[in-house]
Amino acid sequence: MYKNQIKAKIENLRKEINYHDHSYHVLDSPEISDYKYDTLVKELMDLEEKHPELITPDSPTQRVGGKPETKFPQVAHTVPLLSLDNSYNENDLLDFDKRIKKEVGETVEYVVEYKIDGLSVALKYENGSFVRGTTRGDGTVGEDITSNLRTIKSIPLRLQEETSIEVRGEAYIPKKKFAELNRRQEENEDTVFANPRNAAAGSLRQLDPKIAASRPLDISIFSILAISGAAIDRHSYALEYLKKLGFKTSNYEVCKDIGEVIELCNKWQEKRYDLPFEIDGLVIKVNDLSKREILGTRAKSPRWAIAFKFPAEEKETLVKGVIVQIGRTGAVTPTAILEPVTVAGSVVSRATLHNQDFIDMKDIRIGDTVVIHKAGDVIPEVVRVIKEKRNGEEQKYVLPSECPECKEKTVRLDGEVALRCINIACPAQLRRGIIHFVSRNAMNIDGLGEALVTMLLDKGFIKDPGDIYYLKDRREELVDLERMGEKSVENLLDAIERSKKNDLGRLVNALGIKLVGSKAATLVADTFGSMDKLIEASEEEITAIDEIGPKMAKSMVAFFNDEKNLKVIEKIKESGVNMESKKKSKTNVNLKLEGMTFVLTGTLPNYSRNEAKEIIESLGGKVTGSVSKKTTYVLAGENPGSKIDKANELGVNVITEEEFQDLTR
Ligand code: 0OX
Repeated sequence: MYKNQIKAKIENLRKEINYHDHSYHVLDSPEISDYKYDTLVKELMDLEEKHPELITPDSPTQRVGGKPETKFPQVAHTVPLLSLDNSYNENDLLDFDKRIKKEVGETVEYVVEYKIDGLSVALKYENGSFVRGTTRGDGTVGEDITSNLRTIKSIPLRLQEETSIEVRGEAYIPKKKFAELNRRQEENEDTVFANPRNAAAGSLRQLDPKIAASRPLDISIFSILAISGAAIDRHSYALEYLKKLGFKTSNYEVCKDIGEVIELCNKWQEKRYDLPFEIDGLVIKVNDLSKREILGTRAKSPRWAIAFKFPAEEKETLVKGVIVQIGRTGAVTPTAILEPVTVAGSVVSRATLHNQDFIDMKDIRIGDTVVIHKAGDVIPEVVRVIKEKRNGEEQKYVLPSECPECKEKTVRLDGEVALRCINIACPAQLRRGIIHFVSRNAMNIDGLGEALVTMLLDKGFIKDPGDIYYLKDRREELVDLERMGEKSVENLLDAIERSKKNDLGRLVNALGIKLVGSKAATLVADTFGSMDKLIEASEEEITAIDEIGPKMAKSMVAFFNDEKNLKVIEKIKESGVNMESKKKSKTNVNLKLEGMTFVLTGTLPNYSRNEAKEIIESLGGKVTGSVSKKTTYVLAGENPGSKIDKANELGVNVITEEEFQDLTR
């Protein structure tokens, strides 16, 4: 055979194999037997072996590359890979529709796709050949995982047209294949994956492409990121074009209005378990691309699309009892003690019951079997009671009419759902208030943890937050306290002294004014510039600040009108604590955790989850419910859940509370 004939033979074989790959892996309708297919591949391999100079990277024999990688190079995306804003119910969708219509007029067509729970990737083709595949990463920079992506048979190595295009899709492992994979892994005493998403992400992060090749990975392509030459004006046409090029594309439906979208959301919420792959919701996208142009994007997500997230996983368990806790503002919060059960990746043994109305409305009784879920994937909550499982021995629960700490009567204030202990001197409230006062994003007094606060309160060293600044006058008595000593007292007093220099925003936050969090506290402090001016500010002056609403302003004015509060502030001022704002804008705030994402798991010895979350957010970081490749740190306390396995699987750093304290110091 002449060289040209060999070349043509090779080319024909490649075309034939590509055709059958497409039929089998993309269309799911094979036309030839496995034997016939293997014969074609063998023939091509033999020819390529004899003529290695004719091997091209897009040959079907080149799916599994040679050497394992040493690491995945970072790649800056030319087009940012945006993320999605979330919606959870019909109202959110109607709001989304309203926002869209306001910008682009009344007629808006939507495309609805599955939101596949896998790993988001970008694939780049030059003149029809696959040249590079990357992870989404943070949307701006991802990792080059070309050699692993090449192993996915539903990714064409050569397109039907010699076009240059970059596309985006979700790599995933189908549910059944996932079960088989885990069975295999177990047999080989290898890692068993928590869910298909982890398995897909873990497989694509293996340095040896042979491992990825052995995993049943699949892909669904859902958008064109960049294309040269083609004029496409609708997303649905783009999906059709992608299909024509040989991609396995996302299933989609075109809806003429939001009503149709809502119908689909309701339908798939029920039917999602019937699909061969896991979806965590649907994605709703404006179909008309010129309308998308008008709508534009926010920093990280487009205005023309939204994810409809299905409710979190639900599990049944038993309510063994109810306990109450008194919050910083005196709210009496009931918590259900549950028979431990794993929900969405971690063991849940408590669920908030919010207030008496919640308990009554859901008719939750001790001894009931209940359905629980995690709201926003984080907070365990009772969804409903399974009344059919009652045996008559269940007990109704009524919140205590007396505060369990100070025994004063609890009250329900006008317009509030919460029952409160309004005794300003209630030790429980005072204790939580002081703990908040010294916490990291308030006055940030190191070494003054919950246990020491409790001891100082019990022994009468402090009666209000102002007393903290006079502890230095009782140094000797402190040294004599159990578990204290010279060194720790010195450290504590140093930390207290240091906190005097804090900016005003921290102090305003530390005061624990109802409804006023650290962001609002910083804002008012920086706007008014000094405590004196803030104390004199009227409701109108406060609401004039962007982002401060009337309720918050009212709460601030009420706080600063209370003589007892002013006395405490005066005491703090006289000790030499800074009462001025040093910054006039938010820009100087210490945002050392900016861009970092944390996942919390287990019980932290020194912080509640909320406190840890507040610290992270005050330093510019984010807290999410589940571990992903984007997670910077998993903060693990005692009895951590399966999030640790997930972190290890994905190579995410797991840190202890101590390491967290170092990080946030
Ligand atoms: C999915 C999926 C994710 C991406 C940025 C703007 C629209 N997981 O299946 N994202 C998108 O589109 C987003 N579509 C999908 N089908």
